[in-house]
Amino acid sequence: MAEEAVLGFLEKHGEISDSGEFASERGIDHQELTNIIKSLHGFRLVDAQDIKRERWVLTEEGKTYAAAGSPEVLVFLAIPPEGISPVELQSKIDPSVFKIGRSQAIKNQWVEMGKQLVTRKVSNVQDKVQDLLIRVQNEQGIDPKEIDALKRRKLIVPQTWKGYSVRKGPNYAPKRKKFATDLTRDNLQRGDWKDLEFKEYNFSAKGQPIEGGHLHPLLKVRQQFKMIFLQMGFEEMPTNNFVESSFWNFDALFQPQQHPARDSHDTFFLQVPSMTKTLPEDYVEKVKRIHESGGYGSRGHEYDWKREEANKNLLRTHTTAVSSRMLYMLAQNGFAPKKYFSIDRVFRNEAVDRTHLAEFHQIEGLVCDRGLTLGDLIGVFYDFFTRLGMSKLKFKPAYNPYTEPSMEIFGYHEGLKKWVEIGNSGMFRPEMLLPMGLPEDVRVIAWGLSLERPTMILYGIDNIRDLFGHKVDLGLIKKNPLCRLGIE
Ligand code: FB9
Repeated sequence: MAEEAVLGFLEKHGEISDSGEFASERGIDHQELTNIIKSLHGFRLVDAQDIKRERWVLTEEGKTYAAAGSPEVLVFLAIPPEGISPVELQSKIDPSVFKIGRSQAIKNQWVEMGKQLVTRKVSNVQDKVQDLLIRVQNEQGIDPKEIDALKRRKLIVPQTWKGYSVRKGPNYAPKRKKFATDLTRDNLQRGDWKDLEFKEYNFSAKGQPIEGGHLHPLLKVRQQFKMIFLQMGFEEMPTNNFVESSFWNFDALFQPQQHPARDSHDTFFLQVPSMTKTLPEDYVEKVKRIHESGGYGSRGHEYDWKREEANKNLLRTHTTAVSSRMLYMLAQNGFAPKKYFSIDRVFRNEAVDRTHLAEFHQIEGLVCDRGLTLGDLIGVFYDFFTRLGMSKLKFKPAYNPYTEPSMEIFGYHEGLKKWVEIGNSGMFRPEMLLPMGLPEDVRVIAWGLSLERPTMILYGIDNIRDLFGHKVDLGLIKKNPLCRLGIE
């Protein structure tokens, strides 16, 4: 083995003058030998001194000329004694070889390049370039002027070779001792502790990196949104139920039972337990009535509303299901103006793509007070989104089954230098609010957005699978930067 070879050689000869020669004489890889020499030097078994040698090595082009001959000679040899037309000559040789060879052969005054005929100006030539390259390859000396000529044609480049001369070190031994790193129970029982030599402590060694916990980017951004809502005086809604009844998720929001969003192609319905058990019966009656025949000036949806449809359990498709529960309770426990928010997972049975999964985190805010107008809603948006760094907003009329009017919100993102859709919003319909028992002049303005979209933008992630799901790279979790939003 290479280590024994080094230590054994030093025992007999005292010195290895050149690690390169030592390696090539024994067929040892020089890189492997230098690693061993560095390790023996580290333990002071040997004393290694650097050796540096500058030498010339052939470039890929140089190797080609050394093997096949220089282009100028190849061009010369392709010209028959009687001469040849330029076109025919060019067809006989590789274009890159021809281009270089022709100009060099003219420079050497070996050929006459006539328009009709190319002829030789000498009877024969010697391929000095090839001879010189072979001498460099064999590490035979050549004239410095010749070196410059080959260097100019980029046929050779300088290479620094690093090796070692090696002598015995202060801790030299013909065989490296195994230093013990621990005193074990076996050592004590066997009694061989007496012969052990212990490795010195390396107090400057770095400790093992301590792995702490790491927050996922979504949780960092969620925390920032939470701070924004709290700074604006909003209270968080209890969203700790992924399973919801169709009643609270759809019917209470005046969303008709035949609406496509209530189809199993868009919604995850539960098989077990498939039906909810308890609903506030007097409220259910009012909801049934508003769907079937309207009320409070509304025509309703004019269809036969079915209780068993409302009883179906599902994975909530929006956190607005929680908002409807909260507004109902507010009406039942004595109305007072409120500002609520929620940030939690919602589930939709939709086609997934680069930016959409079957679930996402919805952020929702609502303000409930007497006499609120769309202007109040727009004012809240400016306050909220300015804290996100977007103070230029645009609004586009939209439709939601449970809000009228509704608006899509767009914000100009200074970083992306473009307008970005940043959410949806509206005023909850009277057909939703009045059956709950809220006073007639109470209005509720609400808006929603996702947590994933801003997080992907803030962290420069363009595929949602890199952010959420089983393919997430833990490195992203461990080393993603701080998120700072909502700073005045
Ligand atoms: O988040 C969205 N975009 C967004 C938000 C913030 C943001 O911040 C900047 C970096 C600083 C950037 C972008 N959107 C809503 C808009 C689009 O991404 C959209 O394509 C995807 N939408 C989701 C719906 O996907 C099925 C985002 C999600 C969404 C849409 C609407 C609501 C909630 C989430 C709602 C609502 C609502 C309406 C009325 C009343 C109550 C709630």
